[in-house]
Amino acid sequence: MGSTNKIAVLVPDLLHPHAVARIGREFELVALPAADPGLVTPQIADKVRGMSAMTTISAAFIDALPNLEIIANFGVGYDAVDARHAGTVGVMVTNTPDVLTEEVADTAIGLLLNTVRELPKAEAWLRAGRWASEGNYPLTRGTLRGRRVGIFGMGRIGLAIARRIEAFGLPVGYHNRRAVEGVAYTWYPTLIELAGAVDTLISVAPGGSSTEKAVDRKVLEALGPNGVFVNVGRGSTVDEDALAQALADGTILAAGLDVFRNEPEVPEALLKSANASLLPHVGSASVHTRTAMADLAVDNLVSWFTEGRPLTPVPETASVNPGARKPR
Ligand code: A2R
Repeated sequence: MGSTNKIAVLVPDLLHPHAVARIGREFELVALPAADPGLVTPQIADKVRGMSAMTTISAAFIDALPNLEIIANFGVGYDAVDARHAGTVGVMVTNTPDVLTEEVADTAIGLLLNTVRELPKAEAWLRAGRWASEGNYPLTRGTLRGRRVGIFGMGRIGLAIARRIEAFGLPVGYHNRRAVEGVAYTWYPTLIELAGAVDTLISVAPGGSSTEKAVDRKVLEALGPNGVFVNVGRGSTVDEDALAQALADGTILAAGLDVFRNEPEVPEALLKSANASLLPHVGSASVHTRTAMADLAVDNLVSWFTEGRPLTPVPETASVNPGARKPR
């Protein structure tokens, strides 16, 4: 096991302070204000061998770093990193699975309850003095009782959400490209079939081209007028215009959203929507879980440079080995 202190690790843009502090102690930290190839000096290009980031990492940025071996993405979703290109040129990409699973599942349940039972609006009613001046908060049209829940993306987080939903006494179905072995929940081969069979759709599917705008007008129509849509996966999986329209015209009852296509921008139509419960992408955002994610991102770098293997590689780069880098 060699020392890692002389290995240059680039941190472009913002990263969790615990990750930055550890990289500063355990490696030579190189910081850049953005992941922009135009900011890469010849000296940086020459020395950087590792990277950790929570921002968009393009093919051009990877190509600007000919000695880069590994990108440790902060987050389980890595759609912002061009992992396919990284794999092609022999750069390892890792993410932070498992350590955030239970936290995101907790958030999904909180958002579901907020959406159907209007809890944030009820609290606002109290704080505005309306309980005292006007009386009880109106009875909610929505309830969890009698609902059938569909999960789009029955992976690690989807399973953790399903376990919680079971405890609420509600049936669970799901859609993935493949049925999950050993899981008793009903599998639907298409998203529209799932939406037609349930009235509550929780999306925890990853971003990327295969899920782009998968939740569209047709899926929302299939969910129906008592339908509730909750998204804790990625905003890119939803046609946000169609969703805003469906909320406005009663195609579905309500939506709870923690993720948006163009964060931190939130479409005006969703901001104005009275039957949408909105959160600023806080799925994993506790001190506890973000620290665990920071540790796993840096542990991947340490394992790569000391043991020659990553801890949690993404599938696109699973077969990349140290020494595989092919500079463009
Ligand atoms: O399709 P499969 O059999 O590979 O199942 C994965 C499913 N999935 C899809 N389902 C339908 N159509 C697609 N195009 C599609 N692409 C992926 O999503 C798998 O069951 C699930 C993702 O699960 P995991 O890989 O275990 O990820 P985890 O840790 O649950 O996180 C899910 C996402 C992240 O990518 C972030 O966007 C977010 O949650 O934090």
